[in-house]
Amino acid sequence: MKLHYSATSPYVRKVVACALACGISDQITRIETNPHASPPDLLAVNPLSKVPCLVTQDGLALFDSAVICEYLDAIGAGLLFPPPGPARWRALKFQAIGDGIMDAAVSRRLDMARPTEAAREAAMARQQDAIVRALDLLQADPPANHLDIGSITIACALGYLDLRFASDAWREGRGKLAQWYAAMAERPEINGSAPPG
Ligand SMILES: N[C@@H](CCC(=O)N[C@@H](CS)C(=O)NCC(=O)O)C(=O)O
Repeated sequence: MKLHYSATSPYVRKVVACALACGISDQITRIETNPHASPPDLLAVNPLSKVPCLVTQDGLALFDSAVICEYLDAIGAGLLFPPPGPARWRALKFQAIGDGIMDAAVSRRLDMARPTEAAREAAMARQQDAIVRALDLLQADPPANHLDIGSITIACALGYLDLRFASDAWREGRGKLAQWYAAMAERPEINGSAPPG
C-alpha cells in the first residue's frame, strides 16, 4: 500500500498511529507529498489534493483519514472501531473532536500565512479547483442510485453548491452527474432535508 504522506500533518499522523496499532505499518510505503503544491501524482488519486491518501494493494484510492483508519482497522487487528454500542459512539465522538481541533488549528495556521488580499484570493481559487476536480471525478464515477452514506453526502454537497454558489453552473459539461442529482433531489430524504426557500 502507498500512503501520500507529510510528516507534519496531524491527519497523516493519525493514520500512521492506526497502522502501527493494527500491526500493518510495514505494509505501507510512504510517499513524501506537499499537498499545497497540487502534485499530479496526488491529484491522480485524490481530487481534493489533500494528505493522507492511501492507495491499497487493489489500487483503491482512499481518503480522508477517518476512512483510511477504518480500512486499516478492517484489514488489521480490528480493535480501533468498536462494534455498534456506547463504546463505538464514544470513540467516534472523540475522533470527531480530534478532527475538529485539527481542522481549526490547520485552518488557523493557513490563515496566518495569508495576510494579503491576493493570498486570500489564491486560497479561494485553490478551493474552487478542488471542487471542480471532485465534480469531474463524480461525473466520471457517480455514487449509487440508492441511499447510502456516500450518495446522501454527495447530494447534500451538490445542494450546498446550488444554495451558495448558484452562479458556478456546476452542471455544465456534467450531464450524468446533473441527472444523478436531479433523481436524488426528488427523494423524500433529500427533498425533506433541504434548507427552506
Ligand atoms: N479531513 C481530512 C483533512 C486532511 C487535510 O486537510 N490535510 C492537509 C494537510 S494537514 C492538506 O492536505 N491540506 C491541503 C489543502 O487543504 O489543500 C482528513 O481527515 O484526512
